[in-house]
Amino acid sequence: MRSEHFYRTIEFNPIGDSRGDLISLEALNNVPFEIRRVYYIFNVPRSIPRGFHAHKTLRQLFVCMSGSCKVHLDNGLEKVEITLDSPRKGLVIESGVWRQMSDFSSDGVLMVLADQMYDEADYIRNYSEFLDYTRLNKR
Ligand code: T46
Repeated sequence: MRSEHFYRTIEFNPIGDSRGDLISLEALNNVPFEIRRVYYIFNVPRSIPRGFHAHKTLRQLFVCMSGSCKVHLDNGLEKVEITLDSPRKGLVIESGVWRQMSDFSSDGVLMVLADQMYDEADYIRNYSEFLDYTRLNKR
């Protein structure tokens, strides 16, 4: 596991045999929160990025189940780009992080586990507001 303060990547250990591999995701075990919601993003044209927002409180785990995509993260001070290209790799994103997803392969399926139900009030969709928010929260 590699740790950063606003994100971390996790390498999941598959249970494999001659029939193939299986990965189990368990709340408060290899998923560091209670899972309240699961959604997945697919059929994304390679040239079309998504995201461009931060969450005030939401924590999430991304897994690219098929194909690949890039995830760009920004906590207002540091920016990082992570390629997700394996169902063995998880990306935990803490709250207060601006994100963008891009470069989806044609078979790209990004699954997201979230610790809260969908709530538009938790989104910050304006970058200037995001920077003000991070300053107020003393990142
Ligand atoms: C995130 C990235 C990775 C719902 O009705 N329920 C849901 O659970 C979600 C996630 C979205 N929606 C609606 C809201 C919009 O009308 O689906 C539409 C597309 O959502 P959005 O434009 O926010 O999609 P992305 O790909 O920009 O962002 C999504 C998540 O919203 C966000 O939390 O971190 O995926």
